[in-house]
Amino acid sequence: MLELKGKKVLVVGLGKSGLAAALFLRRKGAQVTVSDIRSAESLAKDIPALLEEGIMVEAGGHGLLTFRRQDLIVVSPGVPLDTPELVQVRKFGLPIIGELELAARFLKGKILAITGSNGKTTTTALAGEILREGGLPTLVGGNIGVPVVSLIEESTDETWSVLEVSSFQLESTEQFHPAIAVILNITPDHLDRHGSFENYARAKERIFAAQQPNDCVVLNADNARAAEAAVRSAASVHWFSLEHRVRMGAWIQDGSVVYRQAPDGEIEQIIPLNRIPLKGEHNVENVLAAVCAARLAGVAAAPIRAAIEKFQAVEHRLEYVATVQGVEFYNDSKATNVDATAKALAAFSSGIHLILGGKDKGSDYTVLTQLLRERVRAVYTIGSAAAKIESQLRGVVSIRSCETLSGAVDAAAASAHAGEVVLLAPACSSFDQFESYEHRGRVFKELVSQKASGKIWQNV
Ligand code: UMA
Repeated sequence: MLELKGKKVLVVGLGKSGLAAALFLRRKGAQVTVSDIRSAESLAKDIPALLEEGIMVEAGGHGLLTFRRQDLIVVSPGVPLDTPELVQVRKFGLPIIGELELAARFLKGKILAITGSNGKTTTTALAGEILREGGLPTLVGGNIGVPVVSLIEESTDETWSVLEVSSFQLESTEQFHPAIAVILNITPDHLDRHGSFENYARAKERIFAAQQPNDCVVLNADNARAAEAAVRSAASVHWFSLEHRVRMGAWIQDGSVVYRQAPDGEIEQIIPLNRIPLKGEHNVENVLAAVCAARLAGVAAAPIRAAIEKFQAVEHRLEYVATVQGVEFYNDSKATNVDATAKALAAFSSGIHLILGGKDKGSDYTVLTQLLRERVRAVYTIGSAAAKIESQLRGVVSIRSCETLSGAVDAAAASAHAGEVVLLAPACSSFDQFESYEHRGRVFKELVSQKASGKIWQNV
């Protein structure tokens, strides 16, 4: 285990992960400093608690000297590993690990880790519910919004930690070792950070880098890049597929999710498709992955089915908000890349008014062309990506330039007819106009609820 007592440790980034990591390290007896590029004013709410614990804070930028004085550096997921100060100190051999790796060194029990470009939050939440229903002591955390470090204290040797892990977190792992690792899909995302699709895919594959033959990896047989990862895995490979039967894993047969643990094993019926309460085919994929992982963790078919039947859509993932004058509003603010938007569009057959835009991540929006032609009546653009989206999609679909989310909700609500859908599935990150995708989703829901209560109709 990592010895921290008396060690000088720098935590880079004071968001959720950095705050949890700094407090954990301090409790372990380290001399902790936190460095953040944000100003002292914008960090003000956290600084007093840190100072009280004896944690030093460097605000308003990263100082190379601060970095060089350390024995260990812990980076928050959102801090790129090619940040100049990190590049410099790496040359001196200073160990640099991420918050996930730090947590993994101390977390007790077993890990079920889930990654993928899309669906990981829903699958993580669902897998957590299933394991709980199956009677296993379960903790849920990671990219879903709960730093893994904050699970350590509660974990015991019997615990299953169900963790949503992102490419940002996986990039800096060394010993992170899930007993069960799931890759839901790998499609282009975060190309601005990883530089290329292949670098991004290789970061995802780090989920199984430390696995052994008695561990399990669950892969999507229908997603070419996720399936290809099998050749580099040392673990036992299990599959899920919407399209065909698999050797070991979960698939659809006669309108039901079915599962078999071994190639010659019994085919178990888990749940009929019409008992799955989530919208969209992509959510059936998430269910297949969760079923596979839960069976491998030892949960029987009956509690799996019971947990799925009770499961509600996670906030901001194709979340039904309200029906206003016959128009349905859906919040898919978590659709922060083009593939997630495509999946959201596929969940509705036609009549979609789509709000697109935010901060571009180097994406190719023309990928949406066919779905836009088939299903979308108009696109309403917002944020700094608007000009790029408009130039790539000109002539494909009617486009209204709205700049703000409030303008887009107004314009879409005014154009949509009863029976149609207004969908926020922006294909971009939120950071140009919002604090996070959650913030963007909450603002959308607030705008919709104002419409539902009639306030905005009176204003326009
Ligand atoms: N910062 C620096 N230097 C830099 C860059 C950032 O100091 O060079 C500072 C920022 O000023 C800010 C802090 O770092 O104060 C933010 O750190 P962070 O971006 O790591 O954010 P956290 O609040 O710690 O949240 C992170 C994850 N964020 C990202 O990966 C960007 C959260 O995932 C996660 O829920 C949380 O840890 C708990 O594990 C969010 C996310 O957007 C949901 N994830 C991406 C996605 O899902 O696509 C990967």
